[in-house]
Amino acid sequence: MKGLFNRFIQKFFKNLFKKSRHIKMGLYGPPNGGKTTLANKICKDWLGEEDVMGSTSSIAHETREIQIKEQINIKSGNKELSFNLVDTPGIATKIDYEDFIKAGMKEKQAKDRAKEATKGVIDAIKWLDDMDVVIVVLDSTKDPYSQVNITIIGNLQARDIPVLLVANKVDLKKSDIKKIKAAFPQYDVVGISAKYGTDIDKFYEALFKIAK
Ligand SMILES: Nc1nc2c(ncn2[C@@H]2O[C@H](COP(=O)(O)OP(=O)(O)OP(=O)(O)O)[C@@H](O)[C@H]2O)c(=O)[nH]1
Ligand SMILES: [Mg+2]
Repeated sequence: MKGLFNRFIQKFFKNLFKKSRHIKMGLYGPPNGGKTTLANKICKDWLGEEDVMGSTSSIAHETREIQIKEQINIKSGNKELSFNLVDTPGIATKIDYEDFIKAGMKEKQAKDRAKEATKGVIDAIKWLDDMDVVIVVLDSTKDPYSQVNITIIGNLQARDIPVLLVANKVDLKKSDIKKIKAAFPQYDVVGISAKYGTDIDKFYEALFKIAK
């Protein structure tokens, strides 16, 4: 009961001061969904800066540290939204350095990557409570009913954090937005290609809707 009361007080003050500071917008999801690609796209569109958020790779766990880009202002008509964008390491339940060796890395590099990736997962989860809005980026060619997706989204729901689901990689043949909508019917889902910019305007419109 005391815990519940404390949470209420915390939330109350968090909301009270929300207006006077920047909202923290977090990009979350499993590795390789396209979080950093989308973060780079947002920075390019609104700051005019190329590839500032970080490097991307077809090998999972490219992002292993939290990255923040402060003060992004996006506009649509007479609406304006300011936020700090937070790119996070992909969350996984199993990180095996042998997968990185199979992808062509040397043993030392693969072991270091696995260690850093594990730390990255812990950091990403730690930061979750700090987010005002979360964009969950999923690869729409993959099965959405994974343990990672269900855990992230369940956590966000329990914490009452506004969520926008991005079904990324719609340029690929296997992409299935409907499947993501069916898996998480309580949330808005927007299908995009972060890499090619497909339907990125729909994404910005959806952001305005959830980040009010
Ligand atoms: N075809 C296609 N590929 C994409 C798209 N978005 C990202 N990718 C590719 O998917 C791979 C992973 O992209 P990242 O942006 O590194 O993914 P991430 O979610 O940041 O991954 P981690 O940092 O490992 O958590 C890269 O090879 C990207 O080029 C897309 O819209 N379409
Ligand atoms: Mg990344």
